[in-house]
Amino acid sequence: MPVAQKRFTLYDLEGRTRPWSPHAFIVRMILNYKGVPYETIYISFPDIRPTIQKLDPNHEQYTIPFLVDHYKRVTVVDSVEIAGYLEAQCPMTPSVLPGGIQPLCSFWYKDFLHPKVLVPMLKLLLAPVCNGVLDHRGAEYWRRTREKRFGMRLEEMAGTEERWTQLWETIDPELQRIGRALRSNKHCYLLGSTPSYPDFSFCAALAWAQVADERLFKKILAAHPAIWQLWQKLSIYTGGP
Ligand SMILES: N[C@@H](CCC(=O)N[C@@H](CS)C(=O)NCC(=O)O)C(=O)O
Repeated sequence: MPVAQKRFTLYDLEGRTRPWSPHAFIVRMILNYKGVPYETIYISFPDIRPTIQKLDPNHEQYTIPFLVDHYKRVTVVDSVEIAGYLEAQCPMTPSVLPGGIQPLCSFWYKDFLHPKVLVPMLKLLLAPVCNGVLDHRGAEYWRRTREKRFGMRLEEMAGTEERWTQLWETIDPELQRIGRALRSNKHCYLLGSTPSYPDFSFCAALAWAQVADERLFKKILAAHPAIWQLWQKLSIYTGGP
């Protein structure tokens, strides 16, 4: 590994377009919001497992994002865990887990955001990510693993207008729920008066759509005015090294 100039290194997914990964966008946005200096190393899908095994053989989850803290010589995997780690290590920065909401954020992600929003989005984005976003090795890995998981060619999943619309119609009611929740808070966040993990994780999904499929991105933004409003406030945090 090259000698790091910054305390933190974010491992993100390689692609023809960078950055693009929805889960890495969560951590990127949080690092940017907190103003924590970091650098990024982009790795291809097949390199995730060997890279984590080399950095810390005790880890058993092989996913992007993961964060290396060079001061503490610690590797943290999973966006909720990383958010919690940054809260503890960078206490002078704005909180994204106020009042100790980390356990609740695990529910939010596992029981709502992932199954209700990210999985249907994934079905719409299977082919666009493979054919338009990923690097060559990543695309080969993505096609092999995702075609096995879904039991069909990537292009079949949302390949007709009818299928596309059916999938969209499973996401739209969930977006309305998010929109209503945002609207019910005068600050237009899912919690409190400042953005927190739930807001960033939802906007990270929008950032993914923006890179992978303009049509889906525009439809999500147009689904509810409060979603548009949230994106206006938080999209400034999607960039970075
Ligand atoms: N709960 C995890 C999920 C991370 C995740 O699923 N990442 C995907 C990329 S967006 C991944 O690394 N997949 C590994 C693979 O498909 O082998 C988080 O929030 O960090």
